[in-house]
Amino acid sequence: MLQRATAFAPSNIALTKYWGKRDHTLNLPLAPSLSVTLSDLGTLTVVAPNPDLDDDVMMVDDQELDPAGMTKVRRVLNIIRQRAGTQVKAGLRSVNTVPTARGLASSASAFAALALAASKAYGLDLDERELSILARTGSGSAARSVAGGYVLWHGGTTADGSDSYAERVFDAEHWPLKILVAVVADQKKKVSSTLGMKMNSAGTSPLFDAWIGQCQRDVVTCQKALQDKNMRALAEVVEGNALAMHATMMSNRPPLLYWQAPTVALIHAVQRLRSEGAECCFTIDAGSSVVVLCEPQDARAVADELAAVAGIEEVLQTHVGSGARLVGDAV
Ligand code: 2P0
Repeated sequence: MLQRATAFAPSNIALTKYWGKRDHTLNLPLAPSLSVTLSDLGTLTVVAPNPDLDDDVMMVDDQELDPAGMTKVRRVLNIIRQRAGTQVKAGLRSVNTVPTARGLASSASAFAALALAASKAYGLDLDERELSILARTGSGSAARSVAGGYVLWHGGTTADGSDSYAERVFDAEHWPLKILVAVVADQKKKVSSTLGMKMNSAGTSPLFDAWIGQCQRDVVTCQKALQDKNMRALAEVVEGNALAMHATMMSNRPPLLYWQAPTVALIHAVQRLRSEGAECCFTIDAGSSVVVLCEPQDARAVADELAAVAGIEEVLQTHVGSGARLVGDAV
């Protein structure tokens, strides 16, 4: 049965990163990664199958989605239609609650919301593993936005990606950390993660193979730090992993340098705060903004310190949350 369906999916922040693919079409990673799901920052998407449409059409924040984005959306929709045994196209509408260009990727939440809403709209009843695999074919990091809490994305070994999916390893209540996003004002158009990974995976960084090996070890160390709720251990692996990813990017030829001066100032600020007793650590994605994980009792003081760093536009505050879910129509 075809029906209109709406889903919300949260964004996620990698604690150990996905940066390198073994398959660029299926978004199969060279290593596993671990992430934390954000509570309220994400994407709300409505999918309405419509036999009168000649083609799929999608509005994102009231603008028609660009052709490159539409290609990825169709890839996900076509898998669903094939399984549902229909050719009917759909009208889609999406609203991001992640402020755009604020250092949080919207593709993770966007494709997780699409996978859930579209599978429901076309009458499929998929479990979390199937949804994660479906979301991954739109954008790799979206595999991790289906589940809530602390999430492990298995790299997998099969060529078809059937064993490359994400699942929750600890729920949000296990360690209810606060998450602060220090947004760095950045005028430069950045290289997209998809393109950056392609450039980096092509083998011109002398560090790339070592980086992938480190990721395999860091996932294990990170999961233990999460299990023990040990911020010192978490800081060592999370900060080390992010810095190793950026070292790999920077040592590519041509180099990928995402940092701005305030990025470095934020790194020093977080390390100083921790040396003074604050329970916090940072990570940085393919951009200049810095994300800080923090024990609740330290969040206010840490946020104030981050906001005082020169060149910071704002500090967003959120916490660990639950995964993608169906909601009543709202957009
Ligand atoms: C991550 N990033 O693990 C890493 C850290 C960026 C840096 O996942 O090509 O937008 O769509 O699979 O998912 C961003 O990569 O790339 C990303 P595609 P995606 O969060």
